[in-house]
Amino acid sequence: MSERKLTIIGAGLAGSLLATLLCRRGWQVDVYERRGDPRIKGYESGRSINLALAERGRHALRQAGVEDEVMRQAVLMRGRMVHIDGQAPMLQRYGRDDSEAIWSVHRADLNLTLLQLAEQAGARFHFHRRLHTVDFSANYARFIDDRDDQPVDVHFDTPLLGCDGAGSALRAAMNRWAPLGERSEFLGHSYKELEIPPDARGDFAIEPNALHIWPRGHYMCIALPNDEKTFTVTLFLPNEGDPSFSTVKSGADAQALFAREFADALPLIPNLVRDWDNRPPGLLGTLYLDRWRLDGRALLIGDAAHAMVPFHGQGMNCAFEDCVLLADLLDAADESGHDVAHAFAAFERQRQPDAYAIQQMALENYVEMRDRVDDADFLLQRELEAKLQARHPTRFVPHYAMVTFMRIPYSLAWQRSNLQREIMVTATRGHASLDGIDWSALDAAVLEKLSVLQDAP
Ligand code: FAD
Ligand code: 8R5
Repeated sequence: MSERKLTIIGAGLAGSLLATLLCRRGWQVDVYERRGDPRIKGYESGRSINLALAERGRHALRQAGVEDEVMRQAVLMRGRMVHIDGQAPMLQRYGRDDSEAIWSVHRADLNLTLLQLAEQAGARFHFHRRLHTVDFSANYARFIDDRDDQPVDVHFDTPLLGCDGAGSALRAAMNRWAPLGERSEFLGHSYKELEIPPDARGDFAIEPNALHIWPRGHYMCIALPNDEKTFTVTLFLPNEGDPSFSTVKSGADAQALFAREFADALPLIPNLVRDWDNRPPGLLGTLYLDRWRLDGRALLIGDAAHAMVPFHGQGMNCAFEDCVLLADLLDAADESGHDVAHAFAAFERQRQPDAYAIQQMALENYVEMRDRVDDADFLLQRELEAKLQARHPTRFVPHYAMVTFMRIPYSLAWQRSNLQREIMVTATRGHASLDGIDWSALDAAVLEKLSVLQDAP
């Protein structure tokens, strides 16, 4: 590589972390971001939106030296708190103990921390620069300053990295140059965000150290804690049918739905009607691309390359993992005398099967969360899963743990989860409890079908 220079489009979660990792390795990095500098006016939306951070994301933050700072403001979520009408909420632990948990973090705070880190590491930020179009023959990128709608043309002589999220403008520009084989699959469900404020004493209104789920079959509500003792509530609902976004239109309709279906949550959400009426529903879908790159000139990562539905809480975690892998591959290519195109190709080859796997597992987890968590079958399998893990800790690792607490490739987690599910379904067929289980046949199946599993170093 002649010059170690790159241009990043988008200073969101992936863009700002990637800028840090690359600057630390001696790359010269320019970052172009649509929004203004959040240190000047704060983030556009004042609402607290939180994200679940898991081991893959934490590992990436550790590589950037910022894990401790982020974790200081994170709220522990040790399991799912399942709310069924007429029953006391039930905690289903995510792991064996609190060392296996996920963490709720503020998107705006996290983004700010990462941005500052990148700047300290030497990245140059250009705010109010919304990528509009790219001329890959003349090496010009056109940006728009949304404050005055003025175009700004920038000549670039570096590869472009698309970290500009699900609606990526770089992706659109690359697609015009050479089709990427893009396909979006909408889920047919959307979501609305609401808020549970602190209670009268200023405390968390419900159990803080859990991810709350109100499963209702074809739809569900969830709530994640924020460190200022609020919860962000998300209602996921189909677009059609009943109830759906076509029958629940106004805030008043939503209030009636909550009174009927989420009676324990309704009194906790005082601004339900106002928030419902003021916020548009969010769309949900999966983005598939055959190609993520234009030779050595441009590469997409994070949501720009593989946006997914949110139900495994892995979008950010996966985007962060992308950043670490790409930084490693760029360095490896450089050290072995290869060019950026080589690193981009290696990234695409290695990462596409993993992105596809987590996209599929995220879709599958919606059904589990909304419909299966209170089902007798499912609870029996969870019990069996824990028993098998205790009997074969190096081979049988529960699905959720492989995705959330380990850093093995997502594609391997998916493959092993499918094998494990087969083993468990066969073993529990016709059983209402674990009493009559044939443990020796089960142990033999585990030894035969599952090799010893080692986590990434
Ligand atoms: P983003 O973080 O979206 O960053 C894109 C950046 O590019 C932004 O700064 C944007 O302003 C900028 N940009 C966009 N267009 C342009 C342009 N034309 N020119 C210049 N800049 C541009 N993931 C989890 O792991 N756990 C969770 O619990 C979780 N919860 C979520 C909750 C919500 C409500 C949503 C919407 C997503 C959630 N996700 C979660 C997914 C996660 O937010 C994304 O996967 C992650 O942000 C992807 O990072 P990114 O950098 O690719 O994109
Ligand atoms: N994203 C999450 C999980 C898995 C929880 C479990 C699920 C909201 C738009 Cl829906 C969802 C999870 O299996 O018990 N971990 O983290 C985050 C989730 O939704 C986020 C908050 C969300 C996009 C709206």
